[in-house]
Amino acid sequence: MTDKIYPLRKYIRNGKLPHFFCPGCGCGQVLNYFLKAVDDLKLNLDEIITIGGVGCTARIPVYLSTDSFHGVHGRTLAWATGIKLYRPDLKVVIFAGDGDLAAIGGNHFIHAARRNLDVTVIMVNNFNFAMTGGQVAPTTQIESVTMTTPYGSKENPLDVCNLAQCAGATFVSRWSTLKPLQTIKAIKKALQHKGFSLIEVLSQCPTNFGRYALKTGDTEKVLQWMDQNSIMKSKTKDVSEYELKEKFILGDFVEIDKPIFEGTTVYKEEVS
Ligand SMILES: Cc1ncc(C[n+]2csc(CCOP(=O)(O)OP(=O)(O)O)c2C)c(N)n1
Repeated sequence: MTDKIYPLRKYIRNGKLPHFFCPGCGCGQVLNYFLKAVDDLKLNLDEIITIGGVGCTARIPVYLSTDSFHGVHGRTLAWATGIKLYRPDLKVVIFAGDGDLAAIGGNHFIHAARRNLDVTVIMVNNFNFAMTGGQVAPTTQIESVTMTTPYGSKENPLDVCNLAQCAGATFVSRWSTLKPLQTIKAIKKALQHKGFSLIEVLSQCPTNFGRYALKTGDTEKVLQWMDQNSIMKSKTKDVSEYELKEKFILGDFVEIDKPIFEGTTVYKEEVS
């Protein structure tokens, strides 16, 4: 029977709701955007493996009715590589926080992109290590107050989309929870793309980032901050480099074809 209130419920693992996300968190939105993309593309969930490391974002696969892997912090791409080499027929989708992907998992990320491993990475950027209480992360804005930078962060933030592009990723896109249609469209493109695809989704974390950096736990205010600090790629032409430095640029940045990383025939024969 279809659920009229929440038609995507059919993709949710039995008995897993309610979820554990804080009120106002964007992870539930990202989960829904992914399911909408799956539904639009009529993908078979039996052919998708979802992977999460550790963190709030990494919990997303726990709620999905796919085969999923919930492992250790920062190692999602190591498992994805193994799974993809053994079962290239499966779609592998990773849900990672910015800490998971760009801090502890940074090295795996660079090399998976360089190899053009055929996986989709959905990185939820909430500008901090949320699950552990709001520590500074590689994506935290300079001067931002966090639990571990009470006088403001003195580090330059990392642009993960730029890093992916430089490393060799073949699909790179950044959107935000405020842009559902564009995010769903980007996820659909990524799921159909052959090669390493990254979608960064800027997301509100009122509980930790909001509380420390913006001095508010009000979801609407955190969303307003995200909105005011974002700009569409198509509108950047007449904006100075200085102003752009402070902005999150939203859009599709890379969409190219390149040979993907596959196991050698010898390896495939050995494991079969
Ligand atoms: C090897 C290892 N190091 C550190 C931790 C502690 N830890 C758990 S979750 C987390 C932060 C997660 O932040 P992020 O990946 O940005 O995801 P978010 O919770 O913000 O979605 C950390 C540091 C851990 N569980 N394992």
